[in-house]
Amino acid sequence: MKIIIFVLLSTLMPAVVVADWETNMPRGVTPTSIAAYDLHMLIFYITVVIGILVFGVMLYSIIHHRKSKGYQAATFHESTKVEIIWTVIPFLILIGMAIPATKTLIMMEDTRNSEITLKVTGYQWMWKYEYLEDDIAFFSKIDKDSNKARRLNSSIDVNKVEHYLRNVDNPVVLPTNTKIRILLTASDVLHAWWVPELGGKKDAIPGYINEMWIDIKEPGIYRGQCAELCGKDHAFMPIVVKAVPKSEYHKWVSIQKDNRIATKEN
Ligand SMILES: [Cu+2]
Repeated sequence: MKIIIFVLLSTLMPAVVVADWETNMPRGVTPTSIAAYDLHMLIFYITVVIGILVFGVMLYSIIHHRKSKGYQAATFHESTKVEIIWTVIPFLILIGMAIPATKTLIMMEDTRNSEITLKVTGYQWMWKYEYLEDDIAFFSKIDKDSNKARRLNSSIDVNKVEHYLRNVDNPVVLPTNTKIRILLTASDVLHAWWVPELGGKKDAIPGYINEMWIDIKEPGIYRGQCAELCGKDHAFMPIVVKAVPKSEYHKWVSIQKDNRIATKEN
């Protein structure tokens, strides 16, 4: 049956749509995103088992013990035994779920022993990144092509714009295999910094500093966006993280520092 539905759907939809048909959250490339994904799957499977058991018993009873077959309904009421069972079993299930969930949350909040601190500030409608140890700071805005195409009556086909609305002028460059502490705040209204593959989604709140950490295990480009409705251009402040090996990152840092000295001298 499932196969028939899939074949039917795939003939109706263009091939691209089927290829992009991702129903689950990404597993991501950081210890926190992987832990969140694994926890999510564990809880999902527990609920699947509970669902199958509960609906299985229900369906079996409805079909095999129906009135038309001559079955009489049970007459017990206020059974202490049954009440204890249906209290204790869910209680144990919840405790069993709470233990791995608490462990994961504690791990996600532990920003100790980080090597780099990146301060992220949300603005209407862009991000500012500050590398606190290296004294590097810059703004990151939506890229020119997306910005032009998004205008009303721009007559530009957005399907032809590469990474439409998901590209920026200055990506955040970060090293792989490094524990990075991220401090989040905002200068005007609430924003939220969210890159799904790096895990976590934290609010950037004016006058308040939120904390999270990442440790990117695979080099690559990771895209995200503001995840807190922050005004008319909320949809137009994407995030791009470029994760590179440590040696390449140090080169990038020294180039930024040289540029800074050069601009100061001029
Ligand atoms: Cu925002």
